[in-house]
Amino acid sequence: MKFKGVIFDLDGVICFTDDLHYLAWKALADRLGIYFDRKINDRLRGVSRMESLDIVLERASRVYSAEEKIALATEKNATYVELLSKMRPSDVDDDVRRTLVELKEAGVKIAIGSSSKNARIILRQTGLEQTFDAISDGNNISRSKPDPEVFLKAADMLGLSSCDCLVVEDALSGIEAGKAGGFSTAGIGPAANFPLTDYALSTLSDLLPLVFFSH
Ligand code: B16
Ligand code: MG
Repeated sequence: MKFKGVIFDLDGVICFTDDLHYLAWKALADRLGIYFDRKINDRLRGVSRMESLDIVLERASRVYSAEEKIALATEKNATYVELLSKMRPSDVDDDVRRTLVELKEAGVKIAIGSSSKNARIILRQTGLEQTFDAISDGNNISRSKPDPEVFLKAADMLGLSSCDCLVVEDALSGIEAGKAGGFSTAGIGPAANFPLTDYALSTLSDLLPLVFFSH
């Protein structure tokens, strides 16, 4: 076995909440009279909530105080959590489920390493809450990706060192975080072709031979 553990980013790897983030940020931006579109939303991928708000406010006509920003982030999150309540187990692809089952059956430890403070809600809605051996998310870190903290904590929860784990990511900040922590990285979607990405995946199950066989 080449890797004893696999640490998965959540949004953009296990499931897709980009559209729900978009709708929630768009509702906030519309209320504030700030232009926001899907291209700007793409810049929020893998970025923390407060850093995302700063990007949304780049086009604002005035400066917002720290207190106002906390209130705006809370407002966006309330809309987002409401939208998450509509997520269902069918929102997770069969290929993703099969990949997780095969890893577990082979004795490979699996963890979540997500920036999201809503990771557990998403896992519950999609029926994956009991699937992972460890969940490291936005609630147990003090530094966001590209800092490696979220992945180092996940590896620690699994009882593994970073050189024994593969990090799977869809965002540049996540690939950078993985490399900074000493992990091998697999990129899917936009992250498949980043220079720091060790392995490009076109679908999640492409990681199975990487994990099971030495190269
Ligand atoms: P929340 P990941 C990230 O999740 C999302 O990609 C990013 O768009 C979001 O801003 C961030 O979580 C924080 O999410 O507002 O729910 O705490 O890709 O690291 O699983
Ligand atoms: Mg992601």
